[in-house]
Amino acid sequence: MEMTFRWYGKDDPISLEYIKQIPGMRGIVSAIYDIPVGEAWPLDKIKELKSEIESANLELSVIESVPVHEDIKLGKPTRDKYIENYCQTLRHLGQVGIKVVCYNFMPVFDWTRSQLDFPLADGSTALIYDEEAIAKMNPLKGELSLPGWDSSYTKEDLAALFADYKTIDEEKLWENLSYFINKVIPVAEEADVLMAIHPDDPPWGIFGLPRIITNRENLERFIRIHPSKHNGLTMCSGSLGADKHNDFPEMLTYFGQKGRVHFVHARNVKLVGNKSFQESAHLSESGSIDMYKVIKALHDFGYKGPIRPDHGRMIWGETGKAGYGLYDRALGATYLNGLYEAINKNCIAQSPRK
Ligand code: DNO
Repeated sequence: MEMTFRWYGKDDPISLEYIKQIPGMRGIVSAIYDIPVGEAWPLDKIKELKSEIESANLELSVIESVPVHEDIKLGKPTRDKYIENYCQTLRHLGQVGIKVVCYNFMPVFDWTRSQLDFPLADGSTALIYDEEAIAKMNPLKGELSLPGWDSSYTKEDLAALFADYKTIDEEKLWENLSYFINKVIPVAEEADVLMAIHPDDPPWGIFGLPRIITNRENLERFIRIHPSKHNGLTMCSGSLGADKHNDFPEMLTYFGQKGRVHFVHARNVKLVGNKSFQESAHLSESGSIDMYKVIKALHDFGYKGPIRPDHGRMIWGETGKAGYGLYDRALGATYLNGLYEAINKNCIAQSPRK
């Protein structure tokens, strides 16, 4: 596996030089952030990003994300124009040698939490999702401030979007996703870019909007939309693992053996109720996910692709982008690399000599 780190570009308070100092760090996960959703990314901007990262002796391993315009998810007539722009971005990314693109198909909201600075017992803070708190929020009243979400929507835009989604149930969303996949994957194949859909986070419908990339059965349905290996998955332990019915290491093995896992997000979450969870340190004992089993699964199916420590807590007084500080994610990276080294050496020691 190739250890990578998410970097938000020039505005990220964490420099590439610092990221490079994390032991075993090889690659960067980034994106172009100043192009409106739906427009094609110009080739020179991608080249600029790539060379900036390479001059810090890191590789641009993954683009996360190339966002999907809402009209595509809604299946509006304008979707063809946006899909063509998406394909153009993929061609450009392929041209400069980008291997993996992560994206998601969640209506309106990306990852969602009820609080970004919940104090944990050890004095650190973490992101949490509390079912009751979310149930009380009304996005249409402007009560939301969510990370990772395009807050440039006005209240009116949002009301219009919600109205559009009234006719979109899960089946309709599947139809619109299939339409998108069937147009985009042939281009991804030609450009040799592996597409890796991110699971919905959390993996259930929120605010009355449907979500479908949520569990094993649906991931299976997803990969069947298009038989190409270019139609693959980002396996995110924190997203899928938030549902107690998902056995994440088992799912990882299953889809990994099928050659459909192209990117891994490693994050631990502590389940604290039916649909409530707290993000925790990466260590197995800190949360509900057995990180040893996760890395063992990757090792055993021979995963060679990128992995990144996902959200960290805020520790040691660090301030910054919630979930995306330096310290706890750096601890996560070294822990994951440590697990891998131990598993790998143990396996070599035990293999029969010829
Ligand atoms: C959260 C991330 C997500 C992810 C997108 C992928 O921290 O894992 O925001 O980037 O959902 O499109």
